[in-house]
Amino acid sequence: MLQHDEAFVETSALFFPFDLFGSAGAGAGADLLADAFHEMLADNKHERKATRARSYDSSVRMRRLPLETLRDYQHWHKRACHLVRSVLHKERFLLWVTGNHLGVLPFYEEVARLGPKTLVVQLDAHLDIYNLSDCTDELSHGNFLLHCPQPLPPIINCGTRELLLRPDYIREYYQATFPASEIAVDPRPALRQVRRASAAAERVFLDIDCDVFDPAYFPAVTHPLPFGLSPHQVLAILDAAWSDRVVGVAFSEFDPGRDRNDQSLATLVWLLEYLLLKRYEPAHTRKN
Ligand SMILES: [Mn+2]
Repeated sequence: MLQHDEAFVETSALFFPFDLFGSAGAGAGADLLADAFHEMLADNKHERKATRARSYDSSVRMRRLPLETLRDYQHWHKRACHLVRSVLHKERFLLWVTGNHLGVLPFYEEVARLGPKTLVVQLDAHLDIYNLSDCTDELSHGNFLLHCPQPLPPIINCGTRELLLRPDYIREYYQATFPASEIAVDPRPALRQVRRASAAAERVFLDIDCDVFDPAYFPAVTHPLPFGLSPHQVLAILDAAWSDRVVGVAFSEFDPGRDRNDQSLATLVWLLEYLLLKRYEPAHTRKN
């Protein structure tokens, strides 16, 4: 094991455009983000003036994991688990950018292996434990947590718009949930609990499903749900969760075919760079 100050210095940004069994089109989102991320890193390299990007640009390695052949799809799950595990094993900070939310299942499975002191702060409009009559029992992007080997890691959801599932059922899978409607009235209980749980955890992972945003701010999702979080509320939650114990962030459900003037793309690229700065810039020089 590396010492803490040596660990998680490098970032592996992995782009895995998986979008079977729901939100077809979100795979193109992972590809587009890979292009934009690559361009951002290339621009940093070409810039001659010292910019804030110098804090992270030599520490970030990106890799695209194409899904092109039948064989790629046959082994998608095993391959993704292997990749996530190898990044965590090497104690690198993990950016896992995938298509639909099901593409985050390997991330949960590998995080679950780290034990109960590892926390997941999930930003998602849905609680992906759907078992209702019109839902498939087969693995899908709406029920993948049911297929994750139990016990799940402790999960705190912020931003759900769930109106059907009963609280006792939800409690079997989630440590806590803070619906967007509660956050709208008073965000303080959610921020307090996220801050407290993150401070007590050994490691923290963030799982950002883009449908957590209100569609007014982020139109590019396959299943937009109204009354979502604003980008400002998302920033406040990320801030509450943040510390140097955050060692991985997943992004999913960006469907660029539904974007408006690249509004959603710009939101994600900004957020990716913001998180890298948060991770790498010395705190005393940071202005946001
Ligand atoms: Mn969702």
